[in-house]
Amino acid sequence: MAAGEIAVHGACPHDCYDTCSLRVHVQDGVIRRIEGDPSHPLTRGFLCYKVNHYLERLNHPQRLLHPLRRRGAKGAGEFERVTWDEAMAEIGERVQRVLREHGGEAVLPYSFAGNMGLLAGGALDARLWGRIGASRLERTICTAAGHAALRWVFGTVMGPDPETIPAAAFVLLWGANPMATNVHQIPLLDEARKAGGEVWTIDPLRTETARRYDRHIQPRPATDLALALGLGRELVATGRYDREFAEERAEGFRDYLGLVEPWSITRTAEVTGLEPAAIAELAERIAAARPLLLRPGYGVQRQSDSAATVWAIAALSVISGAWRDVGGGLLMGNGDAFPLRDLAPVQGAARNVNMVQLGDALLDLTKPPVQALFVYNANPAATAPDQSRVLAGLAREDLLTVVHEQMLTDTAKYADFVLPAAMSMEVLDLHTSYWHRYVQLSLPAVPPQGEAVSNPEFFRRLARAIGLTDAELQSDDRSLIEEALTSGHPWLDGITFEALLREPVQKLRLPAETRPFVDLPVPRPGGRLQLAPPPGTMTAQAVAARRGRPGEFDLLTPSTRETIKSSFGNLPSLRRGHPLPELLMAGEDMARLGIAHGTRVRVWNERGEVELTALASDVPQPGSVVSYAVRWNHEDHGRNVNRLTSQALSDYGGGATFYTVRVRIEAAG
Ligand SMILES: Nc1nc2c(c(=O)[nH]1)N[C@H]1C(S)=C(S)[C@@H](COP(=O)(O)OP(=O)(O)OC[C@H]3O[C@@H](n4cnc5c(=O)[nH]c(N)nc54)[C@H](O)[C@@H]3O)O[C@H]1N2
Ligand SMILES: Nc1nc2c(c(=O)[nH]1)N[C@H]1C(S)=C(S)[C@@H](COP(=O)(O)OP(=O)(O)OC[C@H]3O[C@@H](n4cnc5c(=O)[nH]c(N)nc54)[C@H](O)[C@@H]3O)O[C@H]1N2
Ligand code: SF4
Ligand SMILES: [Mo]
Repeated sequence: MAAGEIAVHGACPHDCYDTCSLRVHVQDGVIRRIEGDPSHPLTRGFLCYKVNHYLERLNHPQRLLHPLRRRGAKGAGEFERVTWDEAMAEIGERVQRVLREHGGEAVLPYSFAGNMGLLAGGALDARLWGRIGASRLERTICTAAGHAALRWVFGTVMGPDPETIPAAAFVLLWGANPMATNVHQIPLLDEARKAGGEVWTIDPLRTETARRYDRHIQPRPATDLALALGLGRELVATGRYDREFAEERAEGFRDYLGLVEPWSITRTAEVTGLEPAAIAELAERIAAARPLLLRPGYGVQRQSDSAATVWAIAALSVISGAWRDVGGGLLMGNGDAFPLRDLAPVQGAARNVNMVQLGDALLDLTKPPVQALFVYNANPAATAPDQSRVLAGLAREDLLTVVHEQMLTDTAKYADFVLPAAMSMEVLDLHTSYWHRYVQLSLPAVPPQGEAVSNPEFFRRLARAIGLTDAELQSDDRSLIEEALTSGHPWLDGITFEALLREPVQKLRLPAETRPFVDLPVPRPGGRLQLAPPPGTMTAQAVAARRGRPGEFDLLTPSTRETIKSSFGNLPSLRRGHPLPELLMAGEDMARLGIAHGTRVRVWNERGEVELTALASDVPQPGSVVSYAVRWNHEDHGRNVNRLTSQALSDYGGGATFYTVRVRIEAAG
């Protein structure tokens, strides 16, 4: 370390499985370097491509440092600088008027996981919205369908400890692309292979992950339900399943048998486009290899029948008895493993608004209509589906929109007031993870730049501006963290604020070898797992072979290495290789449509259209196209691929259906 430099512990706040430990190096009050902290056993001192460029984000010329008030038309991004006092006085007065004239439900908070800290997203904000009876946002845009299915089958979202992955003899990555989205899983998978294990990938795209490992099973998009049912039938029909697990530890096995019955290998092959031999070989591995780890990613649950799909994959983990082995089972997430005290228990009744349907909510809701929208930790103008409707809603002159942000995003451009948010390295917070089982304290390395404030500080100011003086809306950061840690649950034993100050990375007191649903009880009524499908799923339509009309393509818009959804999208160094948004296409599809590599194409459907640069690629299979999610709208005529995606919900759990999209394509004139 250079002279006078100190290293402060941080946790990466971004929406990512890994929640890395950071070492933030400060000299003369300025952050000089951000590195991985080697003391974290899973994140191991290295960072990803994006966060290796973090100083560029921290000190970005477009970073918001002062409150702004709109001057031009909504969306134009013309603002004037105001003081915090002016901004909050005006916002407070307008919110009070909305509450008087329309009631609390006319206020809609919209936030997601832009910062996953406890204080950033689940504390004073939730208390304030509860206190005024605001509409309740159903936070469904990412994992809702998959998590609802897991809670249906297991009663919780919890899987094996990722530290046991190296013990697995067979890992099935199913709609997951960890080379881009979960880079700290890669060394664990590599270790499993070094010890003789195999890693297979099921993905309609030939991703970096699919290329890296042993076998790539490449079904048509959104046919995984058929595949999982076909695999289940094969295990049952050949008697290679775990009878005790399926019949005694679970209920619903009879229903399951009836549903898999029609899925012969021949029919499964027809629907998925896979070779029958490949399906049989996969079934063989699932039957025989132990420990068996099913590792579905969130990419498998962004279709219309997502919950049924995740149920059918979860059922494979049950009937195979994969949970019996340390290193086996099913790992989608570990988010429910953290027994923190809820800082804002739900009180009273208020209407729910599904965030996937923000466009409809802003345009169509009545009794009352949405009159005030507060956006933080999210950028829906770029990331929410059916973008034309979202932007039409945001453009409403009678809507008060307040955006608390670090950057002048597409959403911020529509705001009446933009308020500057601090970066995570500038504030205190507590972090868990949706993948591993570590609790971390993230300490402020420097004060916030400019007039930026943390999320909890913003909500303290907002509560006062609305005239609410309740003490619980003014709690300080440290007491909130202390309170969250007082659930009394044994897995948090000894994890106190003081202990975290001394040792900021602490593992839940739950040994990695403890097998969920075997050593731990099943947290469902009756204590058994559930093999019957979630209510309302598995309709005839869900399991029919869904094919597009001639001339239509399946559009997939998954994650990319360079950004986290729209976050990092404004970093020049990450954008250099991709100046314009792209569409990856199979060479034979391009030849058929007369489209040349590197030329612009028009991509459209009934909801909207975008222009993209077509690139010949072996990532998609013929009939599918790919555009990575997501680019900033205002670098491309105010639109991105979410012009094409839909507000339709998944079969159960109210999840998003970003990857059930059909489009047409032609050379741009
Ligand atoms: N670098 C980077 N990291 C990220 C993110 C990012 O944008 N960039 N995003 C973060 C967020 S918000 C999330 S939710 C996670 C998501 O990370 P993952 O769980 O990995 O999920 P996705 O990236 O949505 O999709 C993973 C894979 O699913 C595939 N897929 C799409 N449709 C289907 C299908 O029908 N069947 C199957 N079998 N596979 C399908 C896609 O081709 C893709 O390769 O990653 C987080 N980490
Ligand atoms: N087409 C398509 N669209 C998708 C997806 C897809 O696969 N395809 N994936 C969907 C998924 S999985 C997800 S999770 C969503 C994510 O969508 P969003 O939740 O909108 O996520 P981001 O685009 O990362 O935007 C997060 C914003 O939070 C801001 N932020 C970061 N830290 C803080 C903070 O401390 N305080 C405040 N106030 N703001 C902060 C960042 O600057 C950033 O602008 O996108 C969805 N959209
Ligand atoms: S984005 Fe993910 S991999 Fe990258 S530093 Fe943050 S937590 Fe780690
Ligand atoms: Mo997500």
